[in-house]
Amino acid sequence: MSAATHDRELREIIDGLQQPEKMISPKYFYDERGSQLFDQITTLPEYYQTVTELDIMRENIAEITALIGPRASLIEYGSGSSLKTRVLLEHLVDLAVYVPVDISEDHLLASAQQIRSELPDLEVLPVVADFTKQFALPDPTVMPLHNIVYFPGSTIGNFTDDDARALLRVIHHEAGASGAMLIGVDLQKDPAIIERAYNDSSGITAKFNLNMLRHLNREYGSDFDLKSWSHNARYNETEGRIEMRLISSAMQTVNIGQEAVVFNKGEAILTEYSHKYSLSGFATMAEQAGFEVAQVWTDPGKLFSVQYCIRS
Ligand code: AVJ
Repeated sequence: MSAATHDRELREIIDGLQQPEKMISPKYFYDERGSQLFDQITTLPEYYQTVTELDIMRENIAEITALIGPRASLIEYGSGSSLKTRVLLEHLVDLAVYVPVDISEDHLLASAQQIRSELPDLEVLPVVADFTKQFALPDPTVMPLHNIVYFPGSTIGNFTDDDARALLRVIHHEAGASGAMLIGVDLQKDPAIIERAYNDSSGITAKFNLNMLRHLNREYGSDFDLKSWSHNARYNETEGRIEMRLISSAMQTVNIGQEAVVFNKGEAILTEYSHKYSLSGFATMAEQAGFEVAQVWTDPGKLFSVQYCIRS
């Protein structure tokens, strides 16, 4: 990471800790250990999302590939190491190029190499970028007929409604005039099911949440004492979202950069929102960003959805 990026991020972390409701962006979960812990989360029995989304993809792959059509450019928001990406890449007809986009270069390049070795005939052009902002698409050898932005995993849920709309507008722009979006969207359901997915019995999600502090200590020189923090995740029904926090078990001072941040006993740091949508709620948000939901696939339990959105 460049020194300028490091300084900007340190500033961003301190700013978040100086808000009336202290917060740190969920992007700081994902150091190497954090990515491994997230991979473990996706295999937990309580975490229904990953397996359900994969089932939906497998179940409907013929319809999905028919809608996308031949000679598309598949632009994935995220590093593309997942099984559901494999399902798409293996079934799409005459794919022109695969463009995974991720901010973490090491992870992105490693998974691009992996895909190249599995599918040697496919052109893979990874782009290191923050996909919440506009970025330049690479020039493929084969001219694609249209761009399909693939945004799996309900990562959209990490964003507040305003930010999610802004991100969908960026996707709308990247997809271009003849483009479309294929997106994984987690659905509203019995809050008990949702809360269990973020309070798993093996405590992996707690480790994942706490690892953020370890990451900050190592990368940004803070001195969080991991023993005096605990994991909290609850579903806010009014907002339709999981809110994940770290709770301070004592009054304490944490040093970071040139600043000292004081926490009261019981005070929280907000680390993540994970929004859950109704089908109509997501359709309205997509419309406000210029998309029309053309097709929705769900599982029998209506836990999760995969949605194909075109320009309206
Ligand atoms: C990767 C953002 C989709 O919100 O469910 C999993 C991250 N956090 N367990 C989610 C996460 C806690 C995950 N997303």
